[in-house]
Amino acid sequence: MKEYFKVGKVEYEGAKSKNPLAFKYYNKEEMILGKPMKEHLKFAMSWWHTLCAKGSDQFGGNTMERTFEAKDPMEEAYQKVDAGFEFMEKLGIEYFCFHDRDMAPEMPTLKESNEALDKVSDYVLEKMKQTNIKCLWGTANCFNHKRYLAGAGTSPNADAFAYAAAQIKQAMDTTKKLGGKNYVFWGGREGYDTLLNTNTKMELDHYATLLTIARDYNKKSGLNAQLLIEPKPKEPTKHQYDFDVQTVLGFLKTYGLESDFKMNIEANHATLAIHTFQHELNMARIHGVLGSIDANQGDMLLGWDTDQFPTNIYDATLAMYEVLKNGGLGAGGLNFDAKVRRQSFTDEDLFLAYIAGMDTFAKGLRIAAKLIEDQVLESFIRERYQSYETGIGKKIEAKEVTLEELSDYAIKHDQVNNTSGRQEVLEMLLNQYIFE
Ligand code: XLS
Ligand code: CA
Ligand code: CA
Repeated sequence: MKEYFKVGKVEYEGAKSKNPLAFKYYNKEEMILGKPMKEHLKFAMSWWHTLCAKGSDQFGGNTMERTFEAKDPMEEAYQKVDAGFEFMEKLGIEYFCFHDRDMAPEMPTLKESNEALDKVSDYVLEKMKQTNIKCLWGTANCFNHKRYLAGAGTSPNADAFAYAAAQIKQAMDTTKKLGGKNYVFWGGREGYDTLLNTNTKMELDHYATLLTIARDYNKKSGLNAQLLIEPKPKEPTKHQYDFDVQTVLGFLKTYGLESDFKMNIEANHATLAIHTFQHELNMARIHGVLGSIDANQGDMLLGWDTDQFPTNIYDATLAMYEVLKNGGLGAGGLNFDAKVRRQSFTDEDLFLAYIAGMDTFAKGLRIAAKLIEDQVLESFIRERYQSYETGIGKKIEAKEVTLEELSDYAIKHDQVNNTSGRQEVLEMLLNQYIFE
């Protein structure tokens, strides 16, 4: 069998190791809070960024060799399967995520595209049987092709809507074949650029219809995956309908879909919405819809979706804190929806990027576990809300109050004494845990 990457198997060597091609913090069998690290951190390879992205941007073409020396798109697709499995095995990554169109090419007709995906995914299945590698989630790319220039489920063109439905059906069938436990809907071009040409009510209704029939097919087809919506506030359209967790929750409630969908939270999308990654994870968690994570990061000085590998330990710690508070991610995992920079064009760069991301989350998990064990934030927060444990607070908490009653109470207790929020000391404490 041909070897695609001239990098050997990556092993754990510990924090003191100077070997860049080794894990310093990710020790997959090590037990953290009673569970091996690899179960807390179900890392996944993104098929698109890892095997398809070639470093191009708006100003220049490819900088990377990722065609795997193939003569035609189908041969290329098969080679990507071999290369992808080699890559995951060398890094000890046990999951992958895919779009229909990055696993197999788009052909001249939809029927042929479906057949191409059937063939390549058969081969993926074969490779899965030979290894311990599983599918975390599948999705359909309903945003690249020009038929989707005005969206898919929200397109003014009913034929584009139907085409998207067909692609979703096929992608769901493929996810079922590959045993995927999740299926993702990222809104792609589901949004708009100007109200001068847009019927927003109709578009939102249609989008809900598409999600409703996909939900029905999830049951009917026996896929029974956890369905995930991935919020993103902008890019490609100016106004994306799935802006952030709370917007999506409102949308799902409006259309009676709130018990059918959870969320896939991406760090870079959170920051594009002017939220922290932790905010989005927290909102999803407290509403019981934290399903899975796209682990990446944006560049705070660039206003777009740069999809960089996550190396920010502060964010990773607070992300893993939310995950642990959630009791884990259940069927979900941590997908590296991240790409190496245009200038990082070697094979080795791809390995180094994954190692950096995996180690950052592994270290984040270790710190978050310690924080929770010591109840650092919990005990402070509990104390901060103490006024709701007795007296009038207890009644408010139990929803046993009226405006009149509270008015009488406040007239008698109109000197409100606050206590310090102590943000700085908490940040200092958090740093101490990170530095240790
Ligand atoms: C794009 C999204 C996309 C989804 C899957 O910004 O992150 O890659 O994760 O379609
Ligand atoms: Ca994503
Ligand atoms: Ca992104």
